[in-house]
Amino acid sequence: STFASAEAAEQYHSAASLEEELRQLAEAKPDIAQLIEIGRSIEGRPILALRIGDRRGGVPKVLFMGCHHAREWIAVEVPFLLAKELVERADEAPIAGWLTSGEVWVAPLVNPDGHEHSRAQERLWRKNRRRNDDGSFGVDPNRNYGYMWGILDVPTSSHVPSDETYVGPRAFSEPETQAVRDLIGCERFAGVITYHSYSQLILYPWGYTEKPIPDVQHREQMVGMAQEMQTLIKGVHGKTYVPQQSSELYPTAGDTTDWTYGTYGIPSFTVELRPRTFEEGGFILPPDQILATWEENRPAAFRFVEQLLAAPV
Ligand code: PAY
Ligand code: ZN
Repeated sequence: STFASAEAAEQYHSAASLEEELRQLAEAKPDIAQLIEIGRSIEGRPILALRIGDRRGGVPKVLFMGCHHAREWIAVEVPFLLAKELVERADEAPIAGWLTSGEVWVAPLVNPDGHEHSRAQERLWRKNRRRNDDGSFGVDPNRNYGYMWGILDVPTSSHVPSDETYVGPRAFSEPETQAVRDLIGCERFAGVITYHSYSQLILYPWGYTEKPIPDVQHREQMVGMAQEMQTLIKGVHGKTYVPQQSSELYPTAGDTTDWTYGTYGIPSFTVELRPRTFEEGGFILPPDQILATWEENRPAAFRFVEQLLAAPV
């Protein structure tokens, strides 16, 4: 019931409780949902994706990811609640139609080690839990992807291991980014959304340069989709999520969406969830806002699925 899911949404997940709930979803509807281990973290935790579709079509596919960054707890919950709703309402229109035309893949917790460290030890931990050569910990998974990897050396994309945005020793040095690389290499996604927090932004490539992507059609498509997401999000609880090119926030090389777009031409977005500012709590979003954050992102996520999985007429 609505009440039950509202209750459930009032708590943030641990890696273990997330795994348990994803497993329950897959077990409840094995015909449309399968839990897949796409890789293992440095500390050996499974990196999980729920594949949702009735397997009659198989393609196209879209991918939603969450929590590359340990402290961005809400970025687990939004893709999890998306997966939950798609599975629980798989027989209802319009979801049933989408799941026949294609597949939705959801990987809510890409960085389980970092997330557990944030829950248990250091709330504001960002990176994974790699032990670096200088004794410091952590590579930034959102700087470790292999498109234009490492070309910048700035505070927001650093080659210093102890820095918050350490790019790692080489592209895809980390098992967490390898898992995503291998999944995307196999499955040919038509669209990717990766959830982060905070700032209420809808970011599209590039991050590595202020130049716009050269393909004008692709650029117009992504800008148009981002603007539509903004409108849909605002329509729910009145919150403004601003569309912009990633590099307008700050320069980043080796982020997820530069790689998915740059390598495969996949329309790709980084959605920065609530809140808007540091003063509103920054990474510490009260759990009583989990449900509202999902509610406002639902129509944009659904529109993305509908648009990219629409059966050719
Ligand atoms: O892909 O260029 C991108 C997004 C940039 C994000 C990043 O630094 O990876 C933006 C930050 C994030 O979600 O990690 C924003 C937050 C507020 C931060 O830590 O600066
Ligand atoms: Zn982030």
